[in-house]
Amino acid sequence: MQVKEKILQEVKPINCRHFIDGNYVDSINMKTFENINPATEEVMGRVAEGGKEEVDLAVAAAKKALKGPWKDFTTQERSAVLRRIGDLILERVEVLAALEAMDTGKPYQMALEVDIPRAAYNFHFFADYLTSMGTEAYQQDQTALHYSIRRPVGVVGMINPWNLPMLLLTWKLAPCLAAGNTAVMKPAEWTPMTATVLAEICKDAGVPDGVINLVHGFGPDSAGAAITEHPDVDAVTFTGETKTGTAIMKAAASTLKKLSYELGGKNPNIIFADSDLDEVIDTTLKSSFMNQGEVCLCGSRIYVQRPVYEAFLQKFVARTKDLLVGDPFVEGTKVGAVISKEHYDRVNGYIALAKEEGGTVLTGGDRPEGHEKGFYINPTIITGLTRDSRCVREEIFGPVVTVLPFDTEEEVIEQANDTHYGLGTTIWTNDLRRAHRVAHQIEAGIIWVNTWYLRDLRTPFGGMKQSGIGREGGMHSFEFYSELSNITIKL
Ligand code: NAD
Ligand code: 6OD
Repeated sequence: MQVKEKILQEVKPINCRHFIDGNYVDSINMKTFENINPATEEVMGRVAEGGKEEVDLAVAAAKKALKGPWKDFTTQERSAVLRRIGDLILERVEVLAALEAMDTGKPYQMALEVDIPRAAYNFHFFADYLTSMGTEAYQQDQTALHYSIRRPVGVVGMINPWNLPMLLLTWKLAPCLAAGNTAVMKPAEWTPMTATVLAEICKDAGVPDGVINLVHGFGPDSAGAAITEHPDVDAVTFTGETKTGTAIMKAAASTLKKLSYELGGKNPNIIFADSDLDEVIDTTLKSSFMNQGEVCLCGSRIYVQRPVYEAFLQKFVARTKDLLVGDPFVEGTKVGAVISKEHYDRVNGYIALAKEEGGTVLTGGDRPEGHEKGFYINPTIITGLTRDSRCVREEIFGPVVTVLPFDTEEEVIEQANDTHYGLGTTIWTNDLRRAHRVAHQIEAGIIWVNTWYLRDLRTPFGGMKQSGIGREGGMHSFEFYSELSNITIKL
């Protein structure tokens, strides 16, 4: 086993402080909490614990900055700042990837190849997008000319999850800055490190003081709640669990904030008998177990058409057993540790429940050998459950999939849609008409045919039903991060 020693010698975990009005600061009461490495269970550092007071300071700074030099940045200047942020992220890609792997437990290689480059691309994409934007205009005969202008929404609160911390934070921050807003960000309490470094990167790239602010802390009754309740926060963009979305909506109601939600999912992966099984399995390994299954888009409900059900299972189980599970910094690791002890217990609770519900664990359901420490769970494949079992219906958000056979197209569409979630779906078929026909009937915001997690940042991204509100990506991000005013000139 080859360990990436060099990177571990060069990059040490950091203590995390808030970033308010251009400076790193402690909490007013100096309170901190532990930052635990999920792969070792060791305390690697301390994090400033923010609350209402720190959020008040951050929001005041963000509100002041709306009227500062930032508002006079030309489109080209804003675009250049975004581009520089992306460049600086890439210059520090190895450091950021190492910190992300230490915080989350994900394989370092994944952070290096996916999370951090995509974070940089979020800025590069919106830097370009910004410069090509036009406006709506309508000529009403000889009577009037109508045109619309876009303005920033104001102070945007950003509440983030722990699974793809930097990728998802920058997916919000880049369009937020592109549209001229200011931001108060709260990373998840489990994953504070890359956001802390990002604050410095933004400053180095020329973002004026107060435009971006970062407050660490917890959600309920803490920093998260303070953002959602603050009267001077104009909009909140939230990515996380559906039930947290409900709490935030209630809190934000009294000040009627604009909300954007990317929430949970229980995504079907539908495999028709006419598909190319080897291709299906290569991608299904990723859609099931990438990032320890802690991706909102993971296809955790796998439906396989009966003629290929046994063949699929045989190959899928064999390939899953070959995945290297363990230390995120070992060469070739494909599955790291899940985020926390609490989450480890929760995922294992679902595996135990599956057995009680009559399921058969074909592989996984245990820890990898030789790992006494760390929140590791072997990739787990479960069969024999009915569509009503909780493991088939509830989001587990770990390296656990259920596999069910189906016979007809109608039956699988009905089962796929039988959920209050509606985030993503993958359909595998080589029948062109069927691909379109099924895709049109699936209730999800993101539908992939013969692929998974293939992204183009211009496309609308988000969920329907209880998986989200609104869409982000390209113009859809600008719809959220800007306000339109229509101007009518009587001719
Ligand atoms: P979570 O909802 O527990 O926490 C997300 C964030 O919300 C954290 O920063 C947390 O501190 C904060 N928070 C919690 N309660 C709050 C409250 N009452 N008020 C304000 N803030 C509060 O989610 P998580 O466990 O970090 O992430 C996993 C979940 O996120 C899964 O359900 C997953 O599907 C979902 N997710 C969805 C997407 C998507 O794009 N749809 C992307 C990533 C994750
Ligand atoms: O790729 C993206 O833009 C995105 N928002 C991914 C979300 C993944 C959820 O875990």
